[in-house]
Amino acid sequence: MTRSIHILNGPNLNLLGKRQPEIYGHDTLDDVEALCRAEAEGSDVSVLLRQSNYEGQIVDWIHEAREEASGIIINPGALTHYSIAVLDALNTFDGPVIELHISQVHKRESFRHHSYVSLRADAVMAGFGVRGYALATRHMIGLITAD
Ligand code: CA2
Repeated sequence: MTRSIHILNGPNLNLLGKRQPEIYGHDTLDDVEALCRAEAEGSDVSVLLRQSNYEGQIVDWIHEAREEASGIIINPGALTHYSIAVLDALNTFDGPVIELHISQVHKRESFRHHSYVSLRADAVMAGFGVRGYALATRHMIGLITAD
């Protein structure tokens, strides 16, 4: 049975590789998608990567993942720090959830130290750069193909 991982990205992450490379690196979201697909190659797992600047769209995609995905990897962007709506949506998802941040948020401003999403996440990654997406994909494949 083919299983699917949905990789959801929140506000401003469309600018990845185009601004602030000193924080977020030079790779674009397309590069990230290629990294994750390469990680899933040879497994019976498909990868879907999406990005939106709108909170409601992220909530809708989490609802969609309820029907279609075995696991969610989410970089909620700034929504991490204030969106109870994203947390509530993730709480309706039954599979594993990995929260991912490209930067090491705990080294940055104090408002980035709190995450609503961490109240639901089964694992949290921060500071691995875009390589974190590949590592998270590998870990997620292990989780959803374990049984
Ligand atoms: O480190 C991360 O991945 C963050 O989730 C990124 C968010 C930030 O609000 C979180 O605190 C940590 C911001 C995303 C902005 O993405 C950009 C990427 C490239 C250039 C400009 C913005």
